[in-house]
Amino acid sequence: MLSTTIKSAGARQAVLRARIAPLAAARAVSIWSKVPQGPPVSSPIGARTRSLPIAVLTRSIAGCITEAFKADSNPKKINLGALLSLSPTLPYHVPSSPHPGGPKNAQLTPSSPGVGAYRDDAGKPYVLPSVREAERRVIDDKMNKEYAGITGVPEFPQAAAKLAYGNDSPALGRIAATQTISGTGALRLGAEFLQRWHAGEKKIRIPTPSWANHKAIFQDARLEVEQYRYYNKDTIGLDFDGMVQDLKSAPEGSVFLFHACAHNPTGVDPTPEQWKEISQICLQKKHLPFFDMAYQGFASGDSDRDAFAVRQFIRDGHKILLSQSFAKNMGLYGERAGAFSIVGEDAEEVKRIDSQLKIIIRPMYSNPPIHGARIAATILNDPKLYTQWQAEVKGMADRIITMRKLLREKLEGLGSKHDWSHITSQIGMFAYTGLKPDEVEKVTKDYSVYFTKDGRISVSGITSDNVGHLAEAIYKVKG
Ligand code: KET
Repeated sequence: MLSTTIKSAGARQAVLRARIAPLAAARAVSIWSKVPQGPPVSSPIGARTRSLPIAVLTRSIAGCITEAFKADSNPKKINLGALLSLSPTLPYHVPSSPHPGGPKNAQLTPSSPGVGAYRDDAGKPYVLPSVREAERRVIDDKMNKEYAGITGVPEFPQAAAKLAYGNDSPALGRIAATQTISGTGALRLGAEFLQRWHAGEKKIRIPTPSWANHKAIFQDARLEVEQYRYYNKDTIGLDFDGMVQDLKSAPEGSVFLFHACAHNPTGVDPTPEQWKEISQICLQKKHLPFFDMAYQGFASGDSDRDAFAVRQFIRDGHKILLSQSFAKNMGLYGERAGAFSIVGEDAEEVKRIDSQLKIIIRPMYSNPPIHGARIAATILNDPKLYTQWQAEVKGMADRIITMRKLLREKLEGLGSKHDWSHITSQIGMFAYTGLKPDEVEKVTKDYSVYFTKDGRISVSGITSDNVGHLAEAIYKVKG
C-alpha cells in the first residue's frame, strides 16, 4: 500500500516535471529582456557609490574624470572638473592619463559623478556648525518618527517660503508651499503641476546652457523643453540681448525657467537692472516665471541679495513658481530638504492649488522624509541659530569669492595679458574660464589639472594650497 502511494507520487512528480519543463524553458527569456541598456545617469557628488556592487560601480564611473584623476600620480594634481551640471550636448574631456598607471583613452560622459558640493580650504566636505547644533536639538528632543503630512514637517514649508520671499513679502498669505524631496523633487512637482494645470502649451523654456537635469525633469513630466539664449561664449558673459529677444518672441503666456542666482553651470547672472527689465517683459508677455533657487545665500553670502530676482518679480505682481533647495546653503545634500511654492491670487486660490499639489504628491511618495526638514526648520525658526547659519553661509560664499580673487590675482601676477575679470564677476560654485578645448587638454596633460573641455572649473575644488599650481598651469598654456 505504502509502496504504491510512493510510486504514484513519483509518477505524479514525473508528469509535473514534464509539464513544467517547457514553462521553465520559456521563462529563461526574462520578461525584462527587451529593456535596453540606458546611458549612465549623472549622480551628484558624494553619491555613495562605495556600497554598490563592483560591476555597477565600474560601469558607472568608468572613464570619468574622477577615474583619470585618481589614477594620476602627480602629487600636484587638481580635480576641478568632475562635475555633473553640463548640458549633455557640451563636450567633455578626459585625456589619456599622462602619468604611469593612468587609464588609456578614457572618455568622460555627461553622466560622470563629480564634485557638485562645497569643500573647505583643505578640500574636505563641510558640515555647518549650525546644522550640527540643530541636529543635536532634534535628537535631544527625542521626537517620534511618525509620518509627516503630505506637505511635510509643518514648521518647514512656510519658514522656507519666508526665507525666499522675505519676511514682509506682499505674497505672504497667498503662497501654496510644500516640503519636497530637495530641489530636484520641487522641480519635478512643479513640472507635474504645470503638465496638469497650465492651460497654455505644455512647454517650458530653459536657458542655454542649464543644469543638465532640468531637461530630463521637465521631459519626464511630458513637458516639451525649448531653450532660450543665455550665455555668450565670446564675452564669457550674459547674452542679454539674445535673452530679451527670445522672451519677446515667445508666444504670450509661455513658461520660463530662471536660475534665481548663481546660474549653474556658467556662474553668470543678470544684474538687478537686467532682472527688472526681464520682469517687465514677462509682465507684458504674460509669461509664467518658474524660479529654481538652489543656491540662496551661497552665491553672494547674503540670502536677501540672492533672492533679489524672486522678490523683484513678486513686487512687480508676478505669480511665480519656485523651487528651493537646502542642499548647498545648509550643506544638507543627502537629507533632501527642499520646498516648492506657487504664489496664488488669494487664499481661496491657494487652497485649491494646495489640494492639487497633495493629489500629485500622495501617489508619488506619500510624504517626504522628516529629519533634514526638522534640522532646516530648527535653524530657520530660531533667531539665534538663524543668525549663526547666515554667518556660516557667508563663510562658504566668501571662501569661493576669495578663491576667485586669488586665481585672478595669481594669473595677473604671473604676467598674463588676458582679461580675467569674468573669473571674479561670475558667481557661485562654477566658473567658466574661457579656455578652449585644446587648451584644457594641454592643462590636463601637462599639469594634471582636470576640468571639463568647455573650460568650466569648480571653484569649490580650489584651495589656498593648489591655487598657485592652477594659475601657473593656465598661464603656461594660455599665456
Ligand atoms: N537646481 C540646480 C541649478 C542645481 O544645480 C541643483 C543641484 C538642483 C537644482 C537640485 O539640487 P538638490 O540636491 O536636488 O536639491 N546641482 C548639483 C547636484 C546635482 O547635480 O544633483 C550639481 O550641479 O552638482
